[in-house]
Amino acid sequence: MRIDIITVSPELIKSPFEHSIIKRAIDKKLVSIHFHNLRDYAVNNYGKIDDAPFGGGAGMVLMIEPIEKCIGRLKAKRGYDEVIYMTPDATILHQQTANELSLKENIIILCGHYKGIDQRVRELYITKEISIGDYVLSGGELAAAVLCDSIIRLIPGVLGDETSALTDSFQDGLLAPPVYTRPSNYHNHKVPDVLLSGNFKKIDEWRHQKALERTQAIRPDLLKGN
Ligand code: 6GU
Repeated sequence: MRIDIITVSPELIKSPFEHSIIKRAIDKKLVSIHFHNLRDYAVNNYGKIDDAPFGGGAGMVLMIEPIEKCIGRLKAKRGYDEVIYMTPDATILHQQTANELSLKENIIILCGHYKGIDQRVRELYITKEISIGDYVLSGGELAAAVLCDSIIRLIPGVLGDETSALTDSFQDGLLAPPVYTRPSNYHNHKVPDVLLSGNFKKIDEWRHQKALERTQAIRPDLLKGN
């Protein structure tokens, strides 16, 4: 998979890709990430990429021309399955979206900034708009990093234990059950006996029960569809 990220702050978004699971996925060539600084596509020699909104109002709006040039250069080299715009005024990222995107070959992610981008970019070039929640971030970069992490960990071969993504919270529509490790008794705080029993049928039943209880207590909205 190849992900091209268009941003006005490449430095802000690079570091999440330099560690842990995501870094290993890149090292193993299961995914490649390419950063594009929108300023390299500025409309003048002063690096102009934004302007005041027509009709007045606060903040600056990213102009269509630099974005069009950048996307155009990428599309001239290869086909893209999706051109995604990160913005709070969009539908919210869910596991199902991450699952679907993890199957794509090439995607572009455009990070929003300032007061937004010229609406014509959204109409002409964007195929999918994603928010990561009902709160406002200063820009789309952190949201794009979240989206990429959620996608990349699902690519086959990225996680060592092939089953571990399947037991994540949300993959079965439930929150994950509690987990414990050694010691089995820590200052008299004990691990539930069933987990030490070696009876895997009982353990599975216990985990499912705990997942249900946790979901009911913390996120009852997740159970509504079931
Ligand atoms: Cl994708 N961008 C910004 N700027 N804020 C957000 C967001 C995205 N998702 C939630 N808040």
